[in-house]
Amino acid sequence: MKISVIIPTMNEPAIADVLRDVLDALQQHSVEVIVVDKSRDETALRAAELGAKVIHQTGTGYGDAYITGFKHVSEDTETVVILDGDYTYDPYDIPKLLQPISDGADLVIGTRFALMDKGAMSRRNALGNRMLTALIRSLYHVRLTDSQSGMRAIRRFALDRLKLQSPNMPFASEMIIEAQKEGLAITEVPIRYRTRVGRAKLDPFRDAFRILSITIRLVRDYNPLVIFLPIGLALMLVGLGYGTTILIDYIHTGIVTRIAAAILSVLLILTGLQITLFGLLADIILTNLRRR
Ligand SMILES: Nc1nc2c(ncn2[C@@H]2O[C@H](COP(=O)(O)OP(=O)(O)OP(=O)(O)O)[C@@H](O)[C@H]2O)c(=O)[nH]1
Ligand SMILES: [Mg+2]
Repeated sequence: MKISVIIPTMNEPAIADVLRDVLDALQQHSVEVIVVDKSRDETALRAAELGAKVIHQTGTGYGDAYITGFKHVSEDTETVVILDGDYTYDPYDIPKLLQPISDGADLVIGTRFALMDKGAMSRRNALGNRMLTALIRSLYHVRLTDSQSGMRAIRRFALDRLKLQSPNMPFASEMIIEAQKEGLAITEVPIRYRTRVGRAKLDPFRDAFRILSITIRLVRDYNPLVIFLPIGLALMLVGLGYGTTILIDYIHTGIVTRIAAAILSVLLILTGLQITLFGLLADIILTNLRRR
């Protein structure tokens, strides 16, 4: 089986160790290693010395690096493996990811929580990861425990079917959501996670926000009812509840005393109705587009 291993790097002092382990772990296979580099240090040089195909990234971002790397995968590659160049993932775990692919899986994700070195992931990142994973699980019904893991294996034909556009960290979520939408077989295997060598490129707050916003945007684009229906119905319910109290007053007294409240309740009902109808309309349009 021909395998392409893609590693994005931005000043990674451990790149040589990572590459040596990748090549050693995959001795039995035909392998090409593609390093997509955006470094100011000698990372690219070290990678090239060890036989990696080095691509100099012209754009920026973690997602952009992978999207660039995928374009350079050889014609005859059957499986693509991705991992970070910071020594956190253990290349000797790659065969564990390849096994489910041989057994029929399309996308295999390494889950880090069971075998994580102490301090390898900050509590804040672990919490953020858990929250995003729960969101992706509930919105897209994917059974996953580590949606932000950066070590994955994917069948070549499956990769070609995904529409990947996120230039930054949301790329990790986008890949899962796209795979799920394509009906691909996604599975997880436990892998090790070690403490990083070199400085982090991730900004937890900025990236968490980006990931959250892209998840919501994807829901809006692919499953509009999930967003618009609850908002629309909630507004209508509040409006109706409020309106009912005014109606009761009217029945008792014969006059509408709270004019402003009456107008507000009508506004709430109409706005809620508009939003609900918009969601339904968007859903109809999407369903028809998908049938084509
Ligand atoms: N080419 C390229 N590589 C990047 C870019 N941003 C991050 N990387 C690389 O992508 C991998 C993942 O980035 P990290 O900084 O390790 O992000 P992380 O794993 O979420 O964060 P840590 O937990 O701190 O390791 C590393 O190998 C980085 O060098 C980028 O803009 N371009
Ligand atoms: Mg990392």
